[in-house]
Amino acid sequence: MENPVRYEAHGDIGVIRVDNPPVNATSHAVREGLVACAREFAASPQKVAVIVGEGRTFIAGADITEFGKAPREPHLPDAINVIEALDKPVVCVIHGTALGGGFEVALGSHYRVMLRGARIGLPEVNLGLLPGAGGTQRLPRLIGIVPAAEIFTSAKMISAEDCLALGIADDLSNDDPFEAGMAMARKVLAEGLPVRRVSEMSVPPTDEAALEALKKKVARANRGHVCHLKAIEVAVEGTKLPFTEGMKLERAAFWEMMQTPQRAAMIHAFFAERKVASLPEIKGVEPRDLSKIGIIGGGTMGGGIAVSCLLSGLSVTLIERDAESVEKAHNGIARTLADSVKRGKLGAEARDMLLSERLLVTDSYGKLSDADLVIEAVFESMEVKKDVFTKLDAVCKPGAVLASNTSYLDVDEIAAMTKRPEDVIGLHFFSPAHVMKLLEVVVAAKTAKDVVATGFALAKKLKKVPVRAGVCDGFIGNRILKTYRTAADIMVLEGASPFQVDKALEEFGFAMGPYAVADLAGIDIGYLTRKRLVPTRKPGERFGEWGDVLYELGRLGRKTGRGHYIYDDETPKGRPDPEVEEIIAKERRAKGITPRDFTDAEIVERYMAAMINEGAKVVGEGIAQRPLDVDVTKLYGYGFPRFRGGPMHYADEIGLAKVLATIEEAGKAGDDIWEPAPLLKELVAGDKTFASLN
Ligand code: T1G
Repeated sequence: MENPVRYEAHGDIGVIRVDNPPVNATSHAVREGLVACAREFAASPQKVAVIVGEGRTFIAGADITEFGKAPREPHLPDAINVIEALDKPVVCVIHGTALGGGFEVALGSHYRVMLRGARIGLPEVNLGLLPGAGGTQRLPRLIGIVPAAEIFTSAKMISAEDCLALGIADDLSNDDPFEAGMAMARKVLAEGLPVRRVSEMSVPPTDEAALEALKKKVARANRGHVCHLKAIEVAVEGTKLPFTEGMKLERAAFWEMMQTPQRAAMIHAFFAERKVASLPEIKGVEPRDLSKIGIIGGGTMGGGIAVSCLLSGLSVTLIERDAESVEKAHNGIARTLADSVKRGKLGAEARDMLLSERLLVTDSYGKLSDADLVIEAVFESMEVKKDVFTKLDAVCKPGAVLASNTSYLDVDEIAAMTKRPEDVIGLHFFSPAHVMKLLEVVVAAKTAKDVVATGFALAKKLKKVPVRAGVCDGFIGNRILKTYRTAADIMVLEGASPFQVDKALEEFGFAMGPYAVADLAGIDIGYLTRKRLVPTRKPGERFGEWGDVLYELGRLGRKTGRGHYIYDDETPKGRPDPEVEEIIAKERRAKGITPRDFTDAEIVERYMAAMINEGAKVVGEGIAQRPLDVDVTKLYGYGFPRFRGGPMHYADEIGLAKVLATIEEAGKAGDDIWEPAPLLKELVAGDKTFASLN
């Protein structure tokens, strides 16, 4: 491979070009190149150097693909120290995104110019790490500990304008990167600006109260993660020491984080969310046009999908039953957009334009005649959906993609209602649809390849994370949900408290336990699901029915102020309702069950084993392409803790043999859900991992 870092002489200015597509990551070759070019500059007659990145961005960080492998010298902090130690000025030009090690290279330079639109960030915590090349030691010296800690614990990207205001950037430019760098270098020369090493700067005074407040906020926002508070600790303790000592502290902490399972899990998630969209079946397949979107139904899902499309530059025609529903749907969308304006995510003028020029809400199906893609988001009933698809088949133009937002139902059966099943696909959004990133792209038996490609193209346009799913009841996400929810219900029937189950899973890392989620989604949803499943239930099949009692008592969860928890002024976030324990005890007695105690560990072990087992069945049957597709589905649609990497990654971490043992032990009670997945047994027998299938 050609050397990814090149040195060029331009009169008195030496230019160090970093050219390592796609994002100039500081691979071993780049680190070697940076050191070699710095040394070439030092020995050269050039008086000032410019570090510039080729392509769409400056250095976007260390090369993540090298993590977990044996580290090779020069390490990045050492390469940056070579640059900073130069006794002739070094200018760094930032375009695109200077992230992690890339921003640390900039901090090791003596002057920084940013192109307008460029951003910096220290997102290492998103990988279970902390800045490991000076970020925790140089940035506090430049802007203070608290502002620095806000940057490396939030992983937020900071704009060029804010960087200028903070003193991170010395100047902004509208030129291209090379010209911006040359102009800054000429300024340094003309004004005789000296070498200016950040490592030699002293740390501005720290507002201790603000620091304590930040630690509390970070701990609350990143429950279960180990790297965020570690990064603050290293910055605080390290900057009390001479720079080189502080760097040793940072390095030790960096390697400590590198060994954690959280780091492996979060890097797995980083690459998995990028891999889900790379599908062989759509490689080189041109998607169909995608500018005019039709939506059937203006309820919570239809309205959310409409907002997601409008905010992504698409025009929307939304169909509702009658004039009253048309108005209600329009107002719902207007309210959501107004909320985006209030939160500064959207300008008021832009909002007005979307409502007046891009959105049409009507009760006339005829308005869909030129739609490129139509998404049906009506009530979850096969009969209603079949009626809608019959109408769509009649009014939509040839080549229009007809999609259903069903979350469970058989897309093949829906497609069969049309004369163009090859144009039918499932696009399963998650509520709230303008917020949730996951999109299950459900490929039916006859769905054409370019329709699949169009589903993935829509996901990219809406900035969603798409996962390809096959057709079965509940596809990937909801099918697996049904199983681990049943496992939880059976543990409750056997004696666990639903509140203990929730607490144990929240400590494991879930934002909410299954019963708090049931209250949020609505007890009526669970009730309708149980009713829908009655015809398919086997005799003697165990499942929890106390939800039906709550339903009949009108306790539908948060929306009625009572479900499993009581939600009132005293406890807006909910407190356990002792009556629920009584209702469950009554069900146990009726079913002749003598309750027993469960430990939190056993609850987590069983819950996860059920999720992993069903995940393995879903992969084994080809409903999900790879185990990583299950992981991404659970991470982006079901609040699975990112620092665990997803259920299949977690299974590999704890060992598949152990998971299988838990399943076989739980299976002694005879519940179908504990039938071990053939794929899991196969992998255990072959001493293989789920990762080997990714
Ligand atoms: N290393 C290796 N590959 C990377 C990479 C990286 N840092 N960043 C991106 N890629 C690959 C990615 O997998 C994809 O590959 C392609 O580039 C395009 O990426 C010492 C330890 C820069 C904002 O965390 O956030 O520095 O799928 O699809 O949407 O302190 O990539 O095409 O084969 O995401 O335009 C810190 C991670 C590292 C930044 C561009 N840096 N990257 O987004 O493209 S840790 C990060 C991103 C560190 C030091 C520490 C984004 C992006 P493929 P993409 P994009």
